[in-house]
Amino acid sequence: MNNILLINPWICDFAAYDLWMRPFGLLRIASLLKANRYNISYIDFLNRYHPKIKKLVKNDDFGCGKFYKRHIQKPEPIKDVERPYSIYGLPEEIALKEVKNVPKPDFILMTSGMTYWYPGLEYTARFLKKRFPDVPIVLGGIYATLLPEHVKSLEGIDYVVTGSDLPSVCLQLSLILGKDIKFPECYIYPDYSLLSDTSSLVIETSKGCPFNCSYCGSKLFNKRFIQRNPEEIVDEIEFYRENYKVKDIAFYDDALLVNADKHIIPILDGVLKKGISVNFHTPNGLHVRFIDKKLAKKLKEANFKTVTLSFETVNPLRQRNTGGKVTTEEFKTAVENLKSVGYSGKEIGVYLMVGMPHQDEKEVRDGIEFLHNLKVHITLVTYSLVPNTIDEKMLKKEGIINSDLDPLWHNDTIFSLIQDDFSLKRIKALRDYVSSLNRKIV
Ligand code: B12
Ligand code: SF4
Repeated sequence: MNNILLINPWICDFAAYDLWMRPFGLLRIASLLKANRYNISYIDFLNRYHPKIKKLVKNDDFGCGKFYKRHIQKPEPIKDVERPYSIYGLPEEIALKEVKNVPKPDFILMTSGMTYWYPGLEYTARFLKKRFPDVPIVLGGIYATLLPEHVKSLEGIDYVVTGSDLPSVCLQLSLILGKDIKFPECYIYPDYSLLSDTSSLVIETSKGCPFNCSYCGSKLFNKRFIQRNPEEIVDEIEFYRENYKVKDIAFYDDALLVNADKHIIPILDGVLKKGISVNFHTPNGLHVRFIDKKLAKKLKEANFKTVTLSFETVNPLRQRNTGGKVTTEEFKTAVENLKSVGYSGKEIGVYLMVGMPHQDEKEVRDGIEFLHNLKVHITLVTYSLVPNTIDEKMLKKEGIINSDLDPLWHNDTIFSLIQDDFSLKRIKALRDYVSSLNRKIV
């Protein structure tokens, strides 16, 4: 019982873009299983760097880009949505060749992402079962953790593992595989040697977040906020630079800048001292409260190329009621600090949410005006519902959603349709408006 096949599955969605999307958790499990002498094979159904499709998919300057896709029929619960729906990732014939090339596994371990991507899991599981009908498929990751009961409704998944904490995941896996998995003392790096391209990678310097925003699932993955030792992180970055020639590193942290003096500043000092030259990116929004002059300067020196700030809304009441992670004053100060160390408006990306519960279009437009006046680059983020959050409970209580809402409706592209104020057409108009404003930002 030693052959394990690891799977990063196809995605089904209205839109998908590779913004440093790496199967981080699965690749850590790969390292752990290798250390326990399992034979690992890996198929990345989302691989944009597969030699057969590499030329068809373009990369931006920092290793992000579109996936290969083909249109498919919409699943029943969202069949009336007027937008094309696609499956993203390797074309089937290429995936089939990959599957034929791997040794017969004893177990298949598949990861999962957004809750509304479950059709992609079913597609992938069915596809794998055609070749390996008797091999059990184990599912873990984000969807599996948020909706373990829903997994039972999927065809082809035999076991589910929940949680984000590696030792607990390991314990559950040991029971399923019927063999003890030993857990090393040191931090386990993801096994990036399994990827076709390692020029852009991701890193996680902490787990969890000290805040508890009403729309966010962070606490459902990690109850406590834990930061790793800065020296270890510098070593990890150095390891990736030396072994994988990485050029771009994106942080997956929920709260990268908290305790800056004891965490991100020593990390960046270490990187600078060792002369490690990489570009850093923060696709997950940063907490502006912590961006004082000193930190802004450090981010600039250490080569943070994409600095993305979480603002979400300009409405002070909503800022407070959703968790109080930012105020408008703090936001202004952070932007001033970033500009004072040389960041241009174009380099400062800001997330502004559309379609939050009870939000109207005016609030979004006010936010757009405010941000545009500060001369920063606006990214509209459509609201996605995360199950078991404060928001979900409130929306259920108010009768805006039913308890049997299909997870397909968690999708940020369409969740706003559940509320009256935001049709797809109005959101498109807001996006076009923001694009026209962003073009003026230098
Ligand atoms: C990084 C991140 C992003 C990045 C990269 C996205 C990506 N798709 O990879 C960016 C910034 C682009 C992003 C965007 C969005 N995100 Co996001 N994101 C995250 C974040 C912080 C980490 C996700 C991640 O990959 N973690 C790595 C995980 C898998 O590793 P891990 O937990 O350590 O893994 C352990 C276990 O899961 C397990 N495991 C994992 N796989 C497997 C497999 C097996 C077999 C086993 C046994 C175990 C196992 O073992 C590991 C042991 O350590 C999470 C929040 C969080 N803290 O998790 C939100 C999160 C997933 N995102 C979320 C949302 C809402 C979004 C957006 C919709 C936001 C928006 N409105 O635009 C977009 C969607 C974009 C898209 N289409 O992908 C929600 C989920 C919503 C949902 N309904 O599912 C989350 C949960 C945050 C939240 N708000 O609560 N996101
Ligand atoms: S600050 Fe960010 S990561 Fe933390 S709870 Fe709020 S939204 Fe989630």
